[in-house]
Amino acid sequence: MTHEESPGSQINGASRFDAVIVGAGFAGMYMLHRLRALGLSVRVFETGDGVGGTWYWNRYPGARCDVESLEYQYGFSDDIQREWDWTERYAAQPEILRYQNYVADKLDLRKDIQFSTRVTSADYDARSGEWTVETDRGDHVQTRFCIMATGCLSAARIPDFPGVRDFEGETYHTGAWPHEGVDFTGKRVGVIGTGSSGIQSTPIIAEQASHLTVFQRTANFTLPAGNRPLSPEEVRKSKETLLADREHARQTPGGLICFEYNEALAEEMTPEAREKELSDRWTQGGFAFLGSYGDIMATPEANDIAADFARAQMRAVIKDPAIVDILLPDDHPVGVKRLCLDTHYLETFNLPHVDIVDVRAAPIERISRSGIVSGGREYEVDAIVFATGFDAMTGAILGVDITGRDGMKLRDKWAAGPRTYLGLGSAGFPNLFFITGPGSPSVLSNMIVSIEQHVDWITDCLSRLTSGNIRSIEATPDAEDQWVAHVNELAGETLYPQANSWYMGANIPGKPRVFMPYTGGVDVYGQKLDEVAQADYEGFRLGA
Ligand code: N01
Repeated sequence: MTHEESPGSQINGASRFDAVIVGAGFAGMYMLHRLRALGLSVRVFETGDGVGGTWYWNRYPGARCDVESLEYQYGFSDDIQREWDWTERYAAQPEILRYQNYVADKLDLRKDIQFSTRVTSADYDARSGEWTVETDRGDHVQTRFCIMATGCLSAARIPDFPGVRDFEGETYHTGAWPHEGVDFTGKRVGVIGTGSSGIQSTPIIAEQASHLTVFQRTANFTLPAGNRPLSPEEVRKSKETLLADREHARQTPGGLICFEYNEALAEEMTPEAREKELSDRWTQGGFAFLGSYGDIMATPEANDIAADFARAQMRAVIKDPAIVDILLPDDHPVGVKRLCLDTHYLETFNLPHVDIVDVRAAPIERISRSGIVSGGREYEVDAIVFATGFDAMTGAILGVDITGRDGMKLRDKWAAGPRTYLGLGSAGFPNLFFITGPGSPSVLSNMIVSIEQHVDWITDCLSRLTSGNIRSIEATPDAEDQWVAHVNELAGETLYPQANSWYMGANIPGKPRVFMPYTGGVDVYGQKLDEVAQADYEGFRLGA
């Protein structure tokens, strides 16, 4: 079997399940596997026509993970990791999607997944203690537990530029890329956005396009990923240690072991020692750079040193001084927007047919029938690529109309920002779980480690509830208030809130400005999860 994408299988037409899972990415797939093993009846609803989540949708040219493949894989099964051989240090999207399809085949997951189906609403009925879940295909199912495995970066967003519908050429969003691929050969292309997706796709699109114009609002810190093939020896060795490595990863702040954090503060190091640390880690590639010393994300002066170093490296690659001025970030600390890992991104701007437009200085006014208008000038293009990001962390959850106790809408409750206890549940919404929800480490960590941490916790919880004849679990308002305050306080001790990032909801006009992930680290967070479970779910109310 090749583990290419397989279509969804026929599933039975039952209308009641012990658990409904929304989404069949890494989180939904593992959650299904664990709950089935508990003996629960489970239905997964998935909008796409295959498994994969993020890796199903983000098929843009150059899409590649920014966590090393030997760490960005499931750690729960010795069999799976022994059978699967990764080929590159940072796996490209097709390889990750093949892996997910292999896992779905191996665990026979598809028989419980209903594909091409979007969940539209979930309503809680206090009398029956059940949720009613409805879909855009007319499903109407009852369930005791409802688990949102909807992903943190899955609600793709195109800004509401005037005239966007009038454009007569082709338009694409990186997060909803056509499955058959796109051939830009000989075309004039405009890419809007210079986050990870724009930075990864730009060099590849430039190889095909006759002319490429990149529209940048915020210059981003980017460093060479240092991608390379993995040797058979590396792959073999990793299999011997993966399960122990995963255990080790859970004891780190980022859920990663490919680098260690240097705990010394910047001021405790000599300038030479700092320079060496930064330089070695820049060369190593990946997020190691942000572990160069202990206060890089906490102290402006410490961060400035790293930011200056990064700018010097970036400057050295770009030939045209006018382009240097545009491409070098100078309005936010390094790392507070997601650091980008690239392959020849900056070099692309040395090519004669590639331009950059600074839309901070000259904002995009509108999309015309034939191009993009910025600063009073029309840039004619045949195709526009929107690399404009996502309504992150809350967009996909709130995309479902969720109604809890006493008719309370989650959208209303979260109008001023998401409110959760541990990122797992929200008061007033019994038996509703979020996997890697806002208020958990999620996007600041290796997502697979955080997904497994949540899935394991939820599985254990549901096992104890069902065996103890406990009907419901629900965060208490007090525990939630304290957790939200704690998450905010921790974020306030870092430099993260200083940037207009999607972590802050700042990329969506009108979205509340709240730093959404938990900055305390996977290790500390994991201890808290264990303590809560051991204390009979302290901070949750259990209902008979
Ligand atoms: O989205 P983004 P992304 N006018 O939000 C610009 C993960 N990921 O899809 O910065 C003009 O980062 C916006 O400008 P600004 C990763 O966690 C991982 O690239 O808001 N420009 C920005 O430049 C990543 O962080 C991988 O000023 C507008 C861009 O669009 C996350 O997904 C690969 C605009 C959006 O950048 C999101 O990345 C890809 C407007 N009105 C993604 N609105 C890897 O694993 C937005 N922009 C490597």
